[in-house]
Amino acid sequence: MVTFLAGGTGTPKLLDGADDVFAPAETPVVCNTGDDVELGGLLVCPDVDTTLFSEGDLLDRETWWGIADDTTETHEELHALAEAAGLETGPRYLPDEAQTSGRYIARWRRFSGVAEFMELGDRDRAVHITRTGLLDEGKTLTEVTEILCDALSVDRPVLPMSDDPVASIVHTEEGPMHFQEFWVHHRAAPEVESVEFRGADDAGPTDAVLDALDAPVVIGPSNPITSLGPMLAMDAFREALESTPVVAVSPFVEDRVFSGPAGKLMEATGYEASTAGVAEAYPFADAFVLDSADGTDLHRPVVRTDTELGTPEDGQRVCRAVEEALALAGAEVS
Ligand code: FO1
Repeated sequence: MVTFLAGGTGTPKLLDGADDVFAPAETPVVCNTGDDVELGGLLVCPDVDTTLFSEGDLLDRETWWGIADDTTETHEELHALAEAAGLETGPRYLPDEAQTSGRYIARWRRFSGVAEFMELGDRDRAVHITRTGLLDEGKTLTEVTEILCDALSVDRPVLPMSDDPVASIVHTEEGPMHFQEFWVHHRAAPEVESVEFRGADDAGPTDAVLDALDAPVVIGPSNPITSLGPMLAMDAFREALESTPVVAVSPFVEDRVFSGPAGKLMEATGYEASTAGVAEAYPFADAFVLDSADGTDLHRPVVRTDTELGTPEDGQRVCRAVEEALALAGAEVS
């Protein structure tokens, strides 16, 4: 068994087309839930869903979120209604008291559905309604995700990092805001002062995650701050990584990032925005996969390949390099 850690797109892209290298049933994916929001009463789990939809062959591979060819009728109607009512559009974060008085798992990331600020497709929304309904019936997020795996014919175990709430809050020059407000609404433009993983001190990885972390671990080319940060903010999670072989794929080529706000968030949290900064953020990593054009000297074992991802051929090539790096990290991969 080998366990993969996933944020948004890095790990799903890495595993896309790599079933020959890492058999799905033997390679669980632990997903970040710091990005999750409750929107209009529905729990939306973007990183869990990108993995679910990718593995279930439903994913919109243009955006790497949502379902391919989905319609957006409900989303459009929400905007038409808000406009007709003269209501302000944009994220509508619920009042402070509402942030802790509703569903436990949705703490500190509860937004009104008026003029829905994130686009939810109609089929995508059916997943959120089912997930939220099952949570309200008393199931945990882990149990619900297993049910969704079955429903979407996903063979790879998909594990939310925790059944406790952890909310990624970005502190900016414009004030604190949830990561989705920073990313989707502000397009990561505001200056970042710090990043907080609210709830992490009282949150823990699930038993299923702790079991999965007994195996060698692969960190895909994810954002070390908002994708991995919520996991690493839980003591038991970090400790588990310290006692198992870990391979990380850098999301940078030296100081050039492939996509997303990783560079800006790293600088704001005291890391260099580069492969060297990633290595500093992952002191527990035993080996790295770097791009062939990345000459960073890490003083830890490195395997180099073309790390650009986007096609199944890319995923397969980088997964072969990950396999080599696992051996250098001392992993016994059965
Ligand atoms: N990203 C956007 O840029 N705009 C959106 O409207 C948007 C909606 C959305 C809905 C469901 C979902 O699962 C993901 C969605 N994303 C959207 C992606 C998401 O914001 C991020 O890319 C991830 O959270 C980063 O990992």
